[in-house]
Amino acid sequence: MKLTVLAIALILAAVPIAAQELTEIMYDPDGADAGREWMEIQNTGPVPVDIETWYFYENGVFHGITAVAGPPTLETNDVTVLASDPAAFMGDHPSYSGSLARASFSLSNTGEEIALADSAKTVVDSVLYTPIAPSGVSIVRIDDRFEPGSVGGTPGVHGETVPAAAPVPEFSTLGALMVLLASVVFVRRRARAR
Ligand SMILES: [Ca+2]
Repeated sequence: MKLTVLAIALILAAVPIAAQELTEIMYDPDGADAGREWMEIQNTGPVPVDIETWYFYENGVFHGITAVAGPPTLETNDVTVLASDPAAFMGDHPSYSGSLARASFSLSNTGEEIALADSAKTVVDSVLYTPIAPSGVSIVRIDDRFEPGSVGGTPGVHGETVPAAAPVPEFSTLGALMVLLASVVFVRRRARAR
């Protein structure tokens, strides 16, 4: 019995897990939204994924995905853009030359839950986004959360990191500033005393 469990565990561990992540969402493009919303998807798993076998899930419906530009297979770390109207997307991003795919969707401007599902319609990445970005600004995945992105977004380019914290002045810089401030105060007081 124990050996059987061990054997199953070993087999499961040996099967690479296919995974895709939503990495950027433009739910509220500047101006009219119809057909101009898009999402960015990255294959974060160790094996290639044929996106045409996967689904975009919204509002209780699994929508099929069709490759429009570039191969339907995403290798590890490859990124594609999923648009409801690829021609409208290209109108907004004429210099885009990456992978592009199509699925039916209409993203809420007030937030909703959306997901990616594999060929067995098992949800592999679900995002409950909230309207944290103003109109025209995308939201991007940073680690395991979403943050406001940039105006127009960065379709096809992923790798945003945690915004760098403001640099803390080194003691020598801070010390020099305090000495300068103290001497200004001292000089002004002396000037008043005269
Ligand atoms: Ca991006």
